[in-house]
Amino acid sequence: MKQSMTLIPTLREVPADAEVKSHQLLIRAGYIRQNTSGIYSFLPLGKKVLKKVEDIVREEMDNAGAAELLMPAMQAAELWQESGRWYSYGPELMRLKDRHNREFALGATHEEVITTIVRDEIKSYKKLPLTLYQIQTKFRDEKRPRFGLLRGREFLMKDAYSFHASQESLDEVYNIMFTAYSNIFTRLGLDFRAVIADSGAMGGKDTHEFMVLSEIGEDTVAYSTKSGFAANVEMAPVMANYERKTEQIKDLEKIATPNQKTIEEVADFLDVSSSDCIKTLGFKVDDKFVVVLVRGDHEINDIKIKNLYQASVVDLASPQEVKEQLGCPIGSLGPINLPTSVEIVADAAVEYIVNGVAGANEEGFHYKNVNPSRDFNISQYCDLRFIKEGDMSPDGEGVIQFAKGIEVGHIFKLGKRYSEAMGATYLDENGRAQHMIMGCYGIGVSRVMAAIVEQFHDDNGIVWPDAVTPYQVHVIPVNAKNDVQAGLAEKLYGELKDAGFSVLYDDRQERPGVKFADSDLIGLPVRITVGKKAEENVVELKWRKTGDMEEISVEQLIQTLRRNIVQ
Ligand code: 9G3
Repeated sequence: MKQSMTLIPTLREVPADAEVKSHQLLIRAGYIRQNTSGIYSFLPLGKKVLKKVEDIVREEMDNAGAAELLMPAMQAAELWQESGRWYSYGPELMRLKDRHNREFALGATHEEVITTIVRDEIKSYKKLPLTLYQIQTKFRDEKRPRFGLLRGREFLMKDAYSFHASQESLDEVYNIMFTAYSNIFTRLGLDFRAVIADSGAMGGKDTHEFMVLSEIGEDTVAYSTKSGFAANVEMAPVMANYERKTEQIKDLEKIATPNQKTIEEVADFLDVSSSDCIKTLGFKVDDKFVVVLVRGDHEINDIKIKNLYQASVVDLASPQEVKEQLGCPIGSLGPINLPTSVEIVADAAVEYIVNGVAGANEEGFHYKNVNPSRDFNISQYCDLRFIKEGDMSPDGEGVIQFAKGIEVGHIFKLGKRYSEAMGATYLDENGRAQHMIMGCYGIGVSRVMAAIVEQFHDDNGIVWPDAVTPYQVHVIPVNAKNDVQAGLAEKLYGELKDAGFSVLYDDRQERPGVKFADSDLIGLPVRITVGKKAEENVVELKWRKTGDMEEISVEQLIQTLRRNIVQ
C-alpha cells in the first residue's frame, strides 16, 4: 500500500483526553478516531490490525470445534423479557424503538438470541454438544467510557456459546476453550494470566478471566510467584496455616480506652500490634444481622460472606442498626457477651489469637487478654478475608503477589440459567425433555488491540508483534525527488510484495525526519530506508523492536527478512 493512497493521519501532539499510552498512540499513529465518547472509527491501519486479531481468534475457535455464525445486534425486547434481563439491566442496556413503536435492545451480549436459535433447531441429544460463535459489535452504555478502546460503548467481541446434554460434556468443552484462549493470547504475544474468577472454591470450576498484566488494568490479580495459580483478588481463597503464639494465657481484663475507635488507634494506645486485635463488624446479610470477626491486620471480604450465606445482598450494618441489634456503638463492638441470638462468624486467623484485644461492647472500653476459645464461641471459622501480598499461595507453591490486569477474555459455565428461561430443551436417550446445559466464552477483540499496544510500545510509538502488525515492512525513500532512491524504493516495494510480504511504501513528499518519526509511531516490525547508497544497491534495515540498524545489499534483503519476520 502506498501511503499517498491511504489514510494515516499521524499527530505530533498527545490528545488531551487520552490518559493511557494505548489510547494516545492509537490516536497519534492514525489507527483510530473517536466519533463520540466511547465510540470509535477504525482507520485503515486500525482495521487491518483488528482483522489480524479476529483471524487468530477465528482460527483457534475453528480448531476448538466451534462453528461461526452471525447474530443481529437488534434484539426484540420480548427475548430479554423472557430471560428477565429486560428488567434487571439498567441504562447500560441500550434500548430503542422501531417505526411501529416496537421495543428492541441493542445487543450487549447474545445469550437470549443464541438460546432461541438452538431451542428452535435442536431437538435431540444426538445433536449435542454444539458450540457456536460470532465476532460482532456489542453495545453497552458504560457510565464512564475511558481509556479509548479499553472501555468503549460500542466494541468488537467474539462471543461463543456451547450447548450440552451433560455436565461432563460442558467440562470438556470448557477445557478445550480454556486451551484455545491460552493459544490465542500466546499467539498475540501477550503476557496474560488465566485467573480463577469464581466463588473462591480452590481450583475454581465455574469461570476464568484472562487478564493481560498492565498497571493501568482495572482488576487486581493475586498470583503465585512460583506456580500458575492466579485469581481475581476478590475471589482468591486464603489457605494460610497460622501459628498460635506460645505465650501464657492471661486473665481477661477490661480497660478504659477513651476515644480510641479504630484498630490502629486501639493498638497504638495499648501498644500491641493490629494482628493481636480482633476487628468486629456488623453485616446485613440479606435480612439477617451477622457479626463478623477478622484479625486486626486483615480486611473482611464481603464477597466471601455473600458466598458463605449464598446471599444476594451483603452490606456493612449502619451504626444505628448496630446500636439497635447490639445496644452499643459501632466503635466498641466486640465478640464477648453478645446476646446468644446473635450469629458470629470469624475468619480462620482469629482462632489463633492469644491474649488479644477486642471491643468490650461498651463505649470507651476494650478487653485485653482475649482468648477466642475461652472468651466467646464462634458458630464457624472460615475463609472470610481478602488475600494479601505475602500470603502463601493457596496451592502451596510460592507466595502471593498482586498485579493489575486488563480483562481480555472471560469463560463461564452457565448451567441451565438461559435454557430454562427460554425453554431450550432436547429429548434425551429415553425420550424425556431435558434443559440444555450451557457455557459461554467471550473475548474483547477491540480491547485486545489496545491491550497489545499497552504491552508493546516505547517512547517513539507502537511496536507491533509480527502476528498482528498491519504491514510487515515499511519502505521509505529518504528523498522522494531523487530518481535513484525513488526508483529503487519503488522496485523494492514490488519485489517484496511478490515475495509475499505485506508492505507499506512511504511515497509522500515529506522531509525525512517526518517520515522516520511517523514510521516509529506506526510501529511496523522493520523499516527499509533507501538513501544515498541506493546507487550501490545498498539499503538500511532498521528493526523496530530492538532499534538495531544494518546496511544490506538488495540481494540479501529478502532472505534476511524471511529469517527474521514470523510470517
Ligand atoms: C447486558 C449489559 C452488560 C453486560 C451484560 C448484559 C456483562 C452481560 C456478562 C456477559 C457474559 C458473557 C457472552 C460472552 C462472554 C461474556 N455485561 N455481561 O451479560 F445487558 Cl448492558 O456478557 N456473555
